[in-house]
Parts: sequence; structure tokens; C-alpha cells
Amino acid sequence: MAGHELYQAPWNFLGLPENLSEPARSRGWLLPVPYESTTSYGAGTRDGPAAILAASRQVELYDHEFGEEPALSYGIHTTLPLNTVHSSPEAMINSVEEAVAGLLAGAPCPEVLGVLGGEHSISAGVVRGLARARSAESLVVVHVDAHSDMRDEYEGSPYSHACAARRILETCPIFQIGIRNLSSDEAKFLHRNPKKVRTVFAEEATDPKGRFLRDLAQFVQKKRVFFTIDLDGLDPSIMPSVGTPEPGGISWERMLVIARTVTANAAAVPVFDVVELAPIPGLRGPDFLAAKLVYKLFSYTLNGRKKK
Ligand SMILES: [Mn+2]
Repeated sequence: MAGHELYQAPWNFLGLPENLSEPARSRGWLLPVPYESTTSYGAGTRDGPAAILAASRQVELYDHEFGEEPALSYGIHTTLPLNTVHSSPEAMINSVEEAVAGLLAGAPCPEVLGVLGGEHSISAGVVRGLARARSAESLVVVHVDAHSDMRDEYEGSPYSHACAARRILETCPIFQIGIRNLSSDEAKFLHRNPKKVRTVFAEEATDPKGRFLRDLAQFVQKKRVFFTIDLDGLDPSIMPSVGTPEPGGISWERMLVIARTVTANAAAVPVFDVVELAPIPGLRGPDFLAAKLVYKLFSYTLNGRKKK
């Protein structure tokens, strides 16, 4: 009796068998970046990617929304985790840029690349890598977060997690959603730059009518989108496992509506990231939420895009 149930599922996202997780057969790739250096309050985001992978192995492949097992039709390849560089935050951002540009320009290469953080500062490297491999032309960013992250510099570094969106803005315009914590300098900056940044504060983001969704659809129309999700944008009652939890925020259902709006209206979403999970030992719900969100993002981008 050497039944396969004696053995664990492969250690990759969703525990997929080889034929659904080999690079050449997978339209979705996932790059874990277990980086943590500039986190200012609660620590632990270096453990985020491993916790998401572990939780993903419990996620049901069947998705009621699609009436099938979407992963079977597109496949997901989980790459080895990126080596972290600790000489300086800038060196790490450069390393992320290299890695992302390299994966997107390689052969085979992913149709959609997901990146797992680690802290949010890596996103500046992700968008630069994307711009380098595929050009910054018609590229925009949709950014879910509790924090505006528009500081030019924080604790001596322009590459702190608190500056993530400001660095991204050097590459392309941003539509940010769920914001409920910012400094007065950041508020002034946003006020001065309405063409570069649209900020949907938490009150508007959680309003049942969801009027901002129309603007979001318009913002991504005919654009290639980098979709960056800082998990602290979600309500901390469902997502407490973050370094800086902020009361209020986005529900699971609203998060999915935002994701569907982006993926259904954009020309393409070649890269997304899900960052800042700082797992709390023994509390599995938030890890599971993050894993399920990543699966939904792959399904919306690879399986669920409406043909136009
Ligand atoms: Mn944040």
C-alpha cells in the first residue's frame, strides 16, 4: 500500500502537481520575496511568503465563482524565493527590479507574474522591473493600502516601505484605494498632484454604493496595470496580521469587486503583488485570506478576463 496520500502535496502555491507548476506549462508565476528591513512597527513580514504558500495548500482548487478549478486551465509556477540583500534598502529594490525584469524577459516567461512580500518597499523594484522589461508606456498602478506611502523619505531612506507609492510614482500614475493614515506633508503632496495620484480614502472605498469603481474602471481602461496590494488596506478585523493595522478598511467582498473591476477593464495586468503579511503564530485566517486572494488574482487575470 504505497498510496499517494502518504506523501505531501508539492511545496508550491496550491500544492500543484508538476504538470501544472512547471515553468513552461504555467501561465502564472509566483515570486516569493521574503524581505524585511524598514518595517517601522510590528515585524514579521519576512515570514509572509512562506505563510501564504503554506496556507495555499489548504485552498480548495474549485472556485464557486467560476464553477470549475481555474488553476487547472492556466497552471502556476512558484519560483524559488528571491535572495534578500541587506546592504541597503536601495540594493534590495535594485535586486527586485533585476529579478522581475529577468523573469518577464525570459523564455519561457509568465503571462502574469505575482510577487509575494515581504515589505511594501519591494513594489518600487517590481514596477521598475516591469517598466524595463515591457516599457513604461501606458503603464499605471492600482494601489490598495491603509497608508498613502507618499513620503519622499522615511527614517533616512527614500526606499522605506513608507515611501513605496512615492517611488512608484516616479514610474507611472497611481490610483490608491483604502487610505486612512497619512502625514500632513503627504496630504499636501496629494493635493498638489491630482493628475498623478487619485486617492480614494477609506470612507469612500467602503461606501456601499462604491461610486469610485466607475473612476477606477476608467483609470485602467486601455492601460497595462501593476496591481499592488498592501494587506493592511483590508479591515484589520479580517486582516490583523500586518505590521501597522489601521481601523476601518476594505472588506473581503469589496476587495474582490476592486480586483474584478481592475482585471475586467484593463488592457492587461501583467504583474501584481500582495505584500506586508506578518503572520501571527496560530492565527491562520489571515494567511488563508492572503492565499485565497492570490488565487483569485490569478484566476481573474488568466481565466476570468472578459473578452472585449
Ligand atoms: Mn500600508
